[in-house]
Amino acid sequence: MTTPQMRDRVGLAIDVAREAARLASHMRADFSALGIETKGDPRDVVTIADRTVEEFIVSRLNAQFGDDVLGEELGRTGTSERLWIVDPIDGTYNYVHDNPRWCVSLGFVLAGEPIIGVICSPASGQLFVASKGNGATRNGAPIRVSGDRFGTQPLVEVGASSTKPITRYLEIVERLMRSNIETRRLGSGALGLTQVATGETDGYVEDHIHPWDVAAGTVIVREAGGHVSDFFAGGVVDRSGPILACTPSLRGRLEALIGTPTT
Ligand code: LIP
Repeated sequence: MTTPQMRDRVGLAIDVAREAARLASHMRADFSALGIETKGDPRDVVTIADRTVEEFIVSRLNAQFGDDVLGEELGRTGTSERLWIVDPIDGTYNYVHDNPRWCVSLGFVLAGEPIIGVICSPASGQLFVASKGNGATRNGAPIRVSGDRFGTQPLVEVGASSTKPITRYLEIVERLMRSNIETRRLGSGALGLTQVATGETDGYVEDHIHPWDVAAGTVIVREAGGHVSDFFAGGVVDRSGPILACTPSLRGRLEALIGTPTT
């Protein structure tokens, strides 16, 4: 893909992410119209807004370049190697509670490799943008992982999927805390990855997460100098599994504690 082609897609993703975030915020204002449903587990919620926002995103991304889209709610539009992987509202459980920790996440994968990531968090007014070889920014300013500043006081977010037994999540939290690693769980994997990229945390781990949660954040963390496990190994883009993202100096310690993620 040429630089202009990648640059044009970054510009499109920024516009679409911003407009999608505005649409989701507008729909949240009428709680009674959200039509909240659960997808099996009571902690796995979906709303009319998720679907409406994804339909908007797909229409815009399809129209401009003819790329295909894989989304959390509507699935995959085609088999092109030029594929957007999107979460219209990541952190839906927070969103329905009017908790500000949710975002729109748009990742672009070319022949199985994530090369563009755009994440828009309207409540915090933060827009994260990254493309392969061009660094990562927050609201236009460069961002970097924490380095080894917190070697003795690491802070790691641990995500938990409703599709896995809670015991695995608790086991990971216990192992980290017994190793003097402080943990958090904030409910949006995409935003969890942006905080690794900005250095606000030193790592994000989750035992079972979906491609639309991590496609954009993977590019943002890597372009901010961080390590991300090979979630899209072999170019497989529609598979869920474990992820480990961190400042490089913490990688060995985390892998020793929770294993090396393999998808
Ligand atoms: C969320 C993920 C997060 C996970 C949550 C939830 P959703 O995605 O981003 O990593 O821990 O349980 O699945 O469902 O809000 O789009």
